[in-house]
Amino acid sequence: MLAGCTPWPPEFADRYRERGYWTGETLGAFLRDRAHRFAERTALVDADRRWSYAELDTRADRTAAGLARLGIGAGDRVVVQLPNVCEVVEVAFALFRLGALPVYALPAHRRAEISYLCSFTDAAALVVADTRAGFDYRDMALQVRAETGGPEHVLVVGDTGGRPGLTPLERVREQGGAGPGATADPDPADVAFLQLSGGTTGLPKLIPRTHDDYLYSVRASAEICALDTGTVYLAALPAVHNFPMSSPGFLGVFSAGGTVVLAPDPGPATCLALIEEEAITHTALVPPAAMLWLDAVDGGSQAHRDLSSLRVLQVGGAKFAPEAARRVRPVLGCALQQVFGMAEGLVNYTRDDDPAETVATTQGRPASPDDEIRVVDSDGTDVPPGALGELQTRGPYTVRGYYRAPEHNAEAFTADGFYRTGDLVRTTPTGHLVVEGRAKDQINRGGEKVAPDEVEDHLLGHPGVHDAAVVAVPDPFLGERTCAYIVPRGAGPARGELAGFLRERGLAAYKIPDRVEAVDAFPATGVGKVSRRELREAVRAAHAPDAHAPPPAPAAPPQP
Ligand code: OOB
Repeated sequence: MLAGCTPWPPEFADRYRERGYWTGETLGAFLRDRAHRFAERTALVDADRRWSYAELDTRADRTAAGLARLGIGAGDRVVVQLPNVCEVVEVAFALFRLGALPVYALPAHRRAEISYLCSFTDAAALVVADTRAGFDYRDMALQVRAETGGPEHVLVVGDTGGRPGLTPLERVREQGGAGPGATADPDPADVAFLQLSGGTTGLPKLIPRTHDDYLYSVRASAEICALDTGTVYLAALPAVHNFPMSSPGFLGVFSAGGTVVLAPDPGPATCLALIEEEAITHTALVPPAAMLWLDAVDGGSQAHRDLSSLRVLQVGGAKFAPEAARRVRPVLGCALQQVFGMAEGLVNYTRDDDPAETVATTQGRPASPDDEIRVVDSDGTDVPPGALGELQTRGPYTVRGYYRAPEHNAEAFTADGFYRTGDLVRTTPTGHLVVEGRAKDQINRGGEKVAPDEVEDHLLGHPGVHDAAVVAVPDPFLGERTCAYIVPRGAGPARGELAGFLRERGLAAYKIPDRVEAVDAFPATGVGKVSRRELREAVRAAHAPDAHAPPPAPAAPPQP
């Protein structure tokens, strides 16, 4: 297994194989098999292209061969930061075939996150788009390389704009020639890619997912969602996130021979038009985006849309309020499925035969019969059935450790291998989970996860900030927004200035505090040197959000 990763103990691996969960198929072989079975069916659609399964397969081969010519091979890490274009899928499968590992970055990430990912993983290459929504990824990539001294190759999907040091992906593919080219034969039990965690302490952690475990979660999810060759799935969220990738996501659709349509953004104007044009049957959203869709259709600007093809709207990534959940069928005319998942593994779904109230009020139940669930108190003791506690889990597709993070792993996983999710849940008698809150230090901004530590570290870099504590404040639209309490040095910076400062440091926009409040001092938090965590709790208690909080802006829906 890739160095820096924690394998499942052999007795668990044996059990998962015996029960048929881990089948020994690699992601590269998975696509090859689908290309044989569904050759001329449409696999992938974006704004400009429609690729059949056969075409996607051939492109993945050529790109793999071209990447091999650049010297990229088994075990190499490649940071992939692409929007929802067909190449995001092509590049991933090319890398899988080489046994090289995609490290998935979100399109919203900026220089700070990308530099970190490239250096932390010693990436051999970085793959970016040219420009999107007014942002130039090429310039960012070159800055990353200047700052970190790597990665060796920067590949651009689209136009390099003539900048030296950038390689167009198209040329890599052309140089891969026409043959099946260079493909390795990776071990299906080994790591296929690294997925980003939302993060709690400091910098984001990387989650190593194996071919075996990931394909099992994909198959199980596709089965629960009853996908088939008639499925037309709209990837509205960024395709590199675990939800639209595997729950059941585009991989689940490929496993069933359906069609994936990539949306450039999750907004109702874009997506509801695509539902009509492409006869979409399934899609997945975070709660704020779902709320915008409901309002747009319910007497809003998209009321005229014909959504009759839509069968299932999945909502997950953050808690979906029951009142909004109950509007889905009457307004959109389709079924709701709640999805409570995590990039570390465990995914829960409400099922199509669950009573309507179960679908509206729970976050589903585990995908696998071998997902082990524990709900514990702060001492780690099981709480009585139905009581609130922290969710711990282990199973055939939940990782046993983060990549290169032994110290963090000792905290995030129990001695017997359960992942401490940090989510506060209760179980219902039917085994469904209800997410009631969170024990972890993370802010869930409408599905986008923010680690307070990471933002505080950046804030402390400002000369006018003596100390900082970033906390969540409740918000009717996003569920939570971020508020930075700062103890200023002198007059202290205004929010606008701080926001500019953080952007300048290359921090993703969704991590920039929505509010900044200056205080004279932080409340005392017990004795001695205070931990950031204690400080945040004290700040939260002393400055509970009040009626003066600004009303939420009708922002663009966030993308996890
Ligand atoms: C998904 O994955 P991540 O890794 O971005 O975030 C996981 C965390 C969970 O631990 C939980 O705190 C929160 O996001 N969460 C939910 C939720 N779904 C995720 N909280 C309440 N209700 C829900 N339905 O967010 C993710 C991965 C795969 C599928 C769906 C979501």
